[in-house]
Amino acid sequence: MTVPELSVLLKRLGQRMKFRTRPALPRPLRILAACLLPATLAALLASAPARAVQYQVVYVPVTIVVNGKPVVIRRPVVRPVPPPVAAPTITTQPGNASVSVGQAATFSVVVSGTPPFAYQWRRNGVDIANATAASYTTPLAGLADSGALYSVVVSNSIGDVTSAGATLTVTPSTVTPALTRTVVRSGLSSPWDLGFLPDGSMLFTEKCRGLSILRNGTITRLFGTSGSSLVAGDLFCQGQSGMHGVAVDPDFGNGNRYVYVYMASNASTNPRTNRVVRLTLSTDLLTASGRVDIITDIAYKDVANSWGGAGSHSGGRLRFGPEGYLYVTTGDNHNGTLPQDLTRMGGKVLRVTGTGSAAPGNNSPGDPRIYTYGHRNVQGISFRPGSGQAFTSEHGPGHSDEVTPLVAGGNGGWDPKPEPGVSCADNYCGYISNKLNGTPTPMTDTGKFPTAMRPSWNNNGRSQGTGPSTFLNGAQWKAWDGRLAVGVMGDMRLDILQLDAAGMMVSQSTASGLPAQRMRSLVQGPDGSLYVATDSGEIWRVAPN
Ligand SMILES: [Ca+2]
Repeated sequence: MTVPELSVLLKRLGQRMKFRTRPALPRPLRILAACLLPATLAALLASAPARAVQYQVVYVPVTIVVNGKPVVIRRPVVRPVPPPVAAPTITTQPGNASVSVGQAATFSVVVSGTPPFAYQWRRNGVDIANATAASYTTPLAGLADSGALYSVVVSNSIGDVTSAGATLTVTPSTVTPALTRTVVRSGLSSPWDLGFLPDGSMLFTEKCRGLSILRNGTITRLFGTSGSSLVAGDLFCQGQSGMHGVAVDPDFGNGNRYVYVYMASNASTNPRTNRVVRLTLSTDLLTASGRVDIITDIAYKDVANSWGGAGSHSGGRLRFGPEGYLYVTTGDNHNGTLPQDLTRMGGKVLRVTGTGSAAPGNNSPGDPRIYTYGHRNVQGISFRPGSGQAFTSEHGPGHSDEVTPLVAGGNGGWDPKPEPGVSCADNYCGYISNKLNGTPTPMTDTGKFPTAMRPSWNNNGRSQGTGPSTFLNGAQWKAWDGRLAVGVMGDMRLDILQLDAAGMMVSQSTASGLPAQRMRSLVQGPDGSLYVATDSGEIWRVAPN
């Protein structure tokens, strides 16, 4: 009821008062009762501007004395109607959005109910920090953001409601990024791998020296030969082997301070082995301690044979997958039976916990640490943004470098032992033929292993020293977002592979603007740039722009 309506009602109330008492009141008392209308009435009527305010009349029992006897009358009282209160209701749901790589999307919601409202946007059900308005604009989108579901929880003092989900679709960019190369460090001794701590400090290994950290422009030697904060007396350097991969524990920033390296060790002999060693870094990041050898039995080529020197084909890349387990790549040691031998740790990709135990889900047909087998010498492993699937890169034997999407328990199809009736020096046919018909030993023998994992790419059947690889991830990579960067060491180039949904190659291009160098390690840094370690002793930052 509005103020004018209230005026009319109150006149009627004054009349009805005559009939509301029993016995009927004498006239002076009628006047008295009329005066019992609330004193605030005048104030209410005077508050004409408050037209949005609704009023109601309620009757309050009041006892008055008539002729010495109490009489109850019902006194009308005018009160403002309390405003309606209601939990939020979504009247316009956030809509799906489609953008290209490098663009942002905005989602918004419209609600009714009693304000004020609080908003909390979510991505795939997880709260987004500082996304607390009726609209939310995403960061610049990359392909890995495609399919993300955005929703918002709207609440007020009464309750809350969650919106429907809106899907973000990200389409590829067509713009090839230009590259700006900066030499971060030079003069290193065969840098083999790189890793980054949560604060941005860079770890790197040098094959014959060990593990160091580059922080605020200063290099500190953490673990390895003499001069390191923790000396590894068992580390040795021979042929292709020495200190290889480095990986930072996903929980380093949560306080465990673990890093892992892959190294040739003479702690056990006859044969010596490659090991995965866990270290704990000090809080000032200047020293390593607490060495624990979490894998001690990775095959090492202890003795030269007809096909190469000791230390050949040692594998050695370490990477944590997005699910938090450590992948370890190993090599075939120029040993014919090793890749398909499910009890020996060479020619494999292992997948383990931070203590070296088998990770769940390996689906191994043999040693439970084995994730895949039948590999030659995996030097690159990376995880596809979005799916998280592991892809390896391998150097072929005079033919067929390979990039392979891995499946748990899969066979890479490399089996360089001689087939019946075939003879190969040292029983290794990797560089010739293991078959009576004389065809080259295939990198993926689908005749012998029909279910072998198929490679995405075989470098057009060539062998050019394919080594490290890493997926490029993020809007800054434009058309290369989600593509696999592969270092082809022999041909000294960086290839960019576009893969289809199944992981098979769609197109191959070569990055331009980089000097011809043997790229030994490729890692995308926390700044989104690609970091490259080269056999010439340099570490580069390669920024897209
Ligand atoms: Ca293969």
